[in-house]
Amino acid sequence: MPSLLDEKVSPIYQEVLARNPGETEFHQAAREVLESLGPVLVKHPEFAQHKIIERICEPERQIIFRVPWRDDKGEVQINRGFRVEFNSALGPYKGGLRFHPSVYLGIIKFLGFEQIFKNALTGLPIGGGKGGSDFDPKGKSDDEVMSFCQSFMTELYRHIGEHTDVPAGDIGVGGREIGYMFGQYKRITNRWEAGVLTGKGLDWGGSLVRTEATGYGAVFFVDEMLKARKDTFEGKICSVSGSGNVAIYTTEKIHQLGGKVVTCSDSNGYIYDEKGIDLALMQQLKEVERRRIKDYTQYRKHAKYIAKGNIWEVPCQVAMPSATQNEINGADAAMLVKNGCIAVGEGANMPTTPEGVKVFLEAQIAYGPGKAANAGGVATSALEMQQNAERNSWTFDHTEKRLQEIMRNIHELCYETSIEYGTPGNYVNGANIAGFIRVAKAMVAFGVV
Ligand code: NDP
Ligand code: 2IT
Repeated sequence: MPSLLDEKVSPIYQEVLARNPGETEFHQAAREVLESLGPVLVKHPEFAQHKIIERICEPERQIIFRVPWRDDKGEVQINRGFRVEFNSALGPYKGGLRFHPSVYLGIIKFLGFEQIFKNALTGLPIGGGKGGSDFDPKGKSDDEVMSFCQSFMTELYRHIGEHTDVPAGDIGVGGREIGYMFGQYKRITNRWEAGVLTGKGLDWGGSLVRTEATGYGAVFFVDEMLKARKDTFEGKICSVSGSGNVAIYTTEKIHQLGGKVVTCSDSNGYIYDEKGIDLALMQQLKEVERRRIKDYTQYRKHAKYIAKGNIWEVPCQVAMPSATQNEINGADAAMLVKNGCIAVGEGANMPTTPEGVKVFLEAQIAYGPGKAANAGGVATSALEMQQNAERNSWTFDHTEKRLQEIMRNIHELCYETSIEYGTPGNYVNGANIAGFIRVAKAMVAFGVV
């Protein structure tokens, strides 16, 4: 790929490659941000003088640990746990935990790196971090998941705290896992410290709207992009990938705004339902019964299940990738554009490859990158922390209004920044630059630390 890296930034990227061998997802995430930063160094020479980019690319702390646990047969299992505390310039490290067999340091670092800028865009006092494990929750009993979570927290507890580092959910980590981890943290520390984890249950310190927040927020962001083009969701055919937390609430909010979602998926295949996804059925299958999405067609006979198919073949006007990284490649992006897609909002983190991003930007469709579009989840986590700090809980309506306001502000900030830096409507540049500047200014203020 031809280099889009500025001559000042290019050596920094080479150094990232050399210092972090084999961490391909981290390289990809770092490169995407660095490609936006050349013009920032021209306007802000102090950032180069203080080596802010070099420092931001190096995590403040990386923790890797053994997680031994016993399965239902009594056999000992061993997984690897991670917490990368990337940047605490703006607040305690904040970011989710991912439990998935593909997890290794490169995945956690890409997620932690993205999280720094995403969290900065929210305008709330949260730094960036991420953690997780190569543990696979699929097919495990509740007892096994509990056993794993307790062991994971038995090491993690010493590194976290409401003013230090505040984990939450991500792929494979939802309310059940947060419950087991909160229980173990409380037991070990003898502290009922609500603010140490977010995504908690509503009866024990959780926030209304946190479950819905990432999906709702992503749809609010796309709605803002559409409004900027004098358009709305009304009547739009939409394609959503995944069938987890983000996909479910993305689908719900699109339906509330008058759009029609016709797809959902898991790692085995996708569903095409031309009448619109039946959300209640999807929630029953996924949230309650933890089944595979293939079973959807048992209850909606007209719907089609395409095993191992490519979901992006389905023509749509709005695409919202909500499963995992690199799920849209260059060819998929070209197919989406050719089939009439006018807006993409990334519920997932880094779901589009660099080739795909290039296609969307060149086609000048409304493209909302993950660190802006999916910031509603972590923003509502920060609202959960606010409620915990004041020992209070807000209503659904109040919290959803705050979320919508935050997403509107993020959209405006990215849009204005894209204009200021000479690439109007390029939300990739807008998000990278605006997020970076907030963190960089704090780091300059703090001196060499
Ligand atoms: P869930 O675990 O609830 O759901 C994940 C979904 O994505 C499942 O349908 C899963 O299918 C699919 N998926 C996961 N990994 C893969 C893979 N390697 N290939 C194909 N499909 C895959 O996770 P979330 O909904 O919470 O997360 C989805 C995305 O959103 C992630 O990128 C996450 O980082 C991002 N995100 C999440 C936030 C949150 O608050 N939860 C906040 C911001 C971003 P299967 O069951 O087959 O694995
Ligand atoms: O990627 C993300 O922003 C998340 N998984 C949510 C993080 C959080 O702390 O709520």
